[in-house]
Amino acid sequence: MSTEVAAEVVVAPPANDAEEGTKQSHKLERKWAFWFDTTKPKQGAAWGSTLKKAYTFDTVEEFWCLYDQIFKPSKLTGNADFHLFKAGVEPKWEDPECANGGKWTVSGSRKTNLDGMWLETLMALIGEQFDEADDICGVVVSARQRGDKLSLWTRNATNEAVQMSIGRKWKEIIDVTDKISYSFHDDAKKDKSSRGRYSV
Ligand code: MGP
Repeated sequence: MSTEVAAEVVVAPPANDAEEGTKQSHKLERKWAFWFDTTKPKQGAAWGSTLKKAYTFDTVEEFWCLYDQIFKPSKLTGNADFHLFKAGVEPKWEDPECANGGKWTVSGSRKTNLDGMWLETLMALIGEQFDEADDICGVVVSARQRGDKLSLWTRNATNEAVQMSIGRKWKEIIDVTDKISYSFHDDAKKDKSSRGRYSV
């Protein structure tokens, strides 16, 4: 099944307790939303015109259902992204929660380690494993010809101490020892090839 098709699949939420009687659903601390961007914008179309919110959820059961059926990086083809962001936050520089933020980025490969790092990150986010959880916006996995990658978006780029703490914790979670770097969205807006400001 192509990613375009997969991403459009309508996922039935798990049956609720009342219907199932004995089945329990486990509430998450907050609501999250999966997004996808799996088609190239038509020529002249603005960035973001193909970015779509797929599903908002707040239970562990819904998360596993969505993850299993759709949101695995190894299913991505071509230039495409999956996102998990806090509900109410759009995965765009323009969103007020992201506007003064930036991102930590790690390289990976759909053939080897990307599914694992993505899943570890998703579980850490929905499981509220970061001390600075309020400073995190979400995570993006990007399939790219020149190299796949995972980016953790945060809110206050200029708060170096918070970013360093998040970066260190993320490396532990995804079991990465190589240096990773943090770039400001403001720099990326001005210059696509801008360099990172922090590294850990
Ligand atoms: P990218 O997809 O984050 O980088 O941004 P990548 O993967 O290195 O490059 P790609 O060309 O292979 O996709 C690529 C370009 O998309 C940026 O230089 C911007 O022009 C545009 N862009 C990306 N993001 C995340 C945004 C955004 O949030 N808002 C707007 N307006 N443009 C964006």
